[in-house]
Amino acid sequence: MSPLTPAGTSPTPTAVDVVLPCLDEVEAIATVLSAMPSGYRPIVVDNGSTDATALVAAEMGAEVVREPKRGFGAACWAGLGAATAPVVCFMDADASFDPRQLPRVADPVIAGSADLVLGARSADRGAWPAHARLANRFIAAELRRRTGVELSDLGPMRAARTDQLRALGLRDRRSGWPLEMVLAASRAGWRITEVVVDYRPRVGTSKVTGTIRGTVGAIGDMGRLLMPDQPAAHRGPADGSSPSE
Ligand SMILES: Nc1nc2c(ncn2[C@@H]2O[C@H](COP(=O)(O)OP(=O)(O)O)[C@@H](O)[C@H]2O)c(=O)[nH]1
Ligand SMILES: [Mg+2]
Repeated sequence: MSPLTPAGTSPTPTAVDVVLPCLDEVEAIATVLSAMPSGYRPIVVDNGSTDATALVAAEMGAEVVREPKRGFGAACWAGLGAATAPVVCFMDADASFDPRQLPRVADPVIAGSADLVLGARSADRGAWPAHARLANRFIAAELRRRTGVELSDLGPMRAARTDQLRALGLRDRRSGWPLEMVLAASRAGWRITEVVVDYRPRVGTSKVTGTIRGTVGAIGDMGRLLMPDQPAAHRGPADGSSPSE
């Protein structure tokens, strides 16, 4: 695949969109947006927040997309729909990642040397509940076995080409989205790599791994994707009607 910018030149200012799925992230969103590197355009997807996340984001000049249907995947899908740059990144909006490290995942995609880059989390003490770390290790091993790619983490900070990612037609609208993306990309023959990114304790309240409901939901969503008959479940048009949250 040809690079998105000629060799030796830096990316154009609008080369990268950054989708930030948000469910009540008012405590973190200002910190996240203020650390966005130049040339990276934030798309805040407000997933039915009852706090002032959307207001703060709009005041800071971010594009705000509203997706009332709950679910991590629903929010990411809506953000992908709003992306206009050739490369799109995804990142939790809870200040657990440093936006200044976005070029680590985006650069190989911009350069045309990878199709999907995952940020493998190098976690600070306390950033990850023990059960989440364990579950993630299991999923990463399963991914290595299925895809043959040496992945150590199903990192939610990631980058891909916008048009290519849309064409994958991902169906999951809940917690299975990050896993479905890697499995589908692998089936499509994408070059998948990972780079190390820092992972700090989040600001505000966790919606997934820090809650029993979120953890059980994530295990269910990912477990379904790893079922032996999963490829069949992916046939047919993506109608976006998967259940929410
Ligand atoms: N679980 C969940 N997260 C959502 C939803 N919509 C947006 N998000 C955002 O998705 C990101 C990941 O959720 P988070 O609570 O950080 O999960 P954790 O990293 O496992 O603790 C955060 O930025 C959330 O605000 C949703 O409907 N469910
Ligand atoms: Mg998080």
